[in-house]
Amino acid sequence: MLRPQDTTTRETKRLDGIWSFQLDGESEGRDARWFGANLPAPRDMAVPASFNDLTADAAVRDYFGDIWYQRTVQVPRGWADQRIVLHFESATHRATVWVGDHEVVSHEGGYTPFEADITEFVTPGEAVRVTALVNNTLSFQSIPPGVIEEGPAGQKQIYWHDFFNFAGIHRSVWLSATPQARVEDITVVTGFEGDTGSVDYTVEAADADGLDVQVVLRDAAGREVATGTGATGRLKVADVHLWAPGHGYLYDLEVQLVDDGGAVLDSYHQTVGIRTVEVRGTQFLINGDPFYFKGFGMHEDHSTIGKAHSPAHVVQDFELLDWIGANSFRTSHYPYSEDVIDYADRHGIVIIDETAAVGLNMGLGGGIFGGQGYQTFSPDTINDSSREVHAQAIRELIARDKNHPSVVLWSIANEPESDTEGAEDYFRPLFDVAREADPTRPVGFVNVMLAPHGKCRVSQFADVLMLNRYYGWYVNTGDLAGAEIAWTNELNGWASEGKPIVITEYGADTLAGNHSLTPQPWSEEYQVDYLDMNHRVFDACDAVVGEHVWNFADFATTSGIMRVDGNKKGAFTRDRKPKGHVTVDVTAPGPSSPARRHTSAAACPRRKLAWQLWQTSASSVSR
Ligand code: GCB
Repeated sequence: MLRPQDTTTRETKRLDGIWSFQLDGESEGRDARWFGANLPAPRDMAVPASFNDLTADAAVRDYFGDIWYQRTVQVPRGWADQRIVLHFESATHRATVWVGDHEVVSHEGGYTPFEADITEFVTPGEAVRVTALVNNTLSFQSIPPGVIEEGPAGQKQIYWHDFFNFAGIHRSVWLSATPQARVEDITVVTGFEGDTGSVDYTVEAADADGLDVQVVLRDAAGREVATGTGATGRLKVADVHLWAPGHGYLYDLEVQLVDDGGAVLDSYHQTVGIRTVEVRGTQFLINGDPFYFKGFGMHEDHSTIGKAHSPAHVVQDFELLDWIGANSFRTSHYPYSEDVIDYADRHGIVIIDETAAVGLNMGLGGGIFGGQGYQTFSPDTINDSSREVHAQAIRELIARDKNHPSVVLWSIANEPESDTEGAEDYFRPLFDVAREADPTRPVGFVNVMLAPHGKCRVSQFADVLMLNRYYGWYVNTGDLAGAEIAWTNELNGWASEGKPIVITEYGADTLAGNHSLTPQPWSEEYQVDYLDMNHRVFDACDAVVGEHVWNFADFATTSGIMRVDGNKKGAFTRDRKPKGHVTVDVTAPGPSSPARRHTSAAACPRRKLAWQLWQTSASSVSR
């Protein structure tokens, strides 16, 4: 599936704005054919947005079940003879869509796109009603999973992931027009030898009998650098300009369908960053050079809009990544908006791309998320059907993001149970699914502290070891000396595996503005010392090739005794104010400024992301 695009042969119309909206707690709308007329009792709702925080109503915020969205759309009158497609970038966590009275598509999974050919149901120049039945209920057969429990006051949605179950239509909805003969999919794989780059391309076309595929590769200045014909081929690029971390150089591959007379019937543009990714021993190589990940696990999470995509917030978050000296992030814990991945391509930010498989771990329930007493993998809980949904989530993520140079590593799950036979059986085939879908990138999953070195039975399948560890926070709380010893011991065990290790999470909840003379948990001082301790541990271990602080910013979670207005492990507050300690190494990519010095780089030369308490340190920097 290709993203809608305006080209010489294609046109788009974005359907964002105010839609009609109605919760359907009794799930009566489908039988009552709510799609056949105006919703019976609608209120206004923004698209894109999570619906949860837009009303002053607890029943809306915590709602789970069926949710209806509806609007009318004027189909452009110039679209006669075109193939007209309705495209959702996402709907969380599943949706069924009608155009007029016709059901056109259903999709499972809250963070990947889906679309339907609606040509036969619309008339260019006329209006049509579009209705989406979104559902945000989590079950053992959804990714992420959850369960509905009966409580004294009725049903309650339980889930085992540590972020609020925001839902709705989170990204843009499009109408698009393409020619009947059309490019359906493009795959590029890049490489280089010396100064010569290569772009292997494969084009899938539909209704294109008798047409030729022609491709033109242009550099960033628009100069043609290579051409090819045929549905597959290799383009050679002389004096190649590589895509590299901190350097988001992109070529443009125009794919055309051309008839005998040379007329271009369809044209689609695919950005291409020429780079290689390789795991060699304990190194992670990009373009043959060792790469060290420094950055964050992030969230798509903002006040008011929840998990919705917003260009302004994306620009700000990337500015802050640059400001703090990060070169990478993980799309914890679900695929982010395609605009985010495009932005990373253009700005040379490296991505670990993750599926929404988070919370497949009943052992983590204890005290934090509730919902205890279940067995993670069993015929009645996460089972073969769940695995098929998970496999599809992996396939859809890779299909969507396979051409992005910024994406260098797939994470097929975050912190699943991984120390049992059930886990080993569940995950073995999923690694095969990922490798089959993309033989060019390494694959891993994020290991949880409950399955330490020697106990984990899933890391054997991974190319890269990704570890989330909270020594000094969830264990050895407040005891950083003890934490340092325990963490060092465990890490040495992992290092003996001979694979690269990325520390994908380490962090301490920190209430912005909370200070203590001696470092106490929840204070900004403790966050600094906690991070420094971690960095000493990483710097002593050659197999560590990356560190992602948890989290970039504070974020919303379900309420409970472990969270005060959300998770506070951010380097920034939820509204993106820096906590008191943050500064960066001047050697990091991005514009350097005297205000961005820190003093501990000499002690930790390999470490690029650094932390400093600027209010209290004599050598600290002015802001
Ligand atoms: C983790 C999870 C992450 C949580 C974090 C925490 O291990 O992967 O989703 O938010 O811990 O802060 O507890």
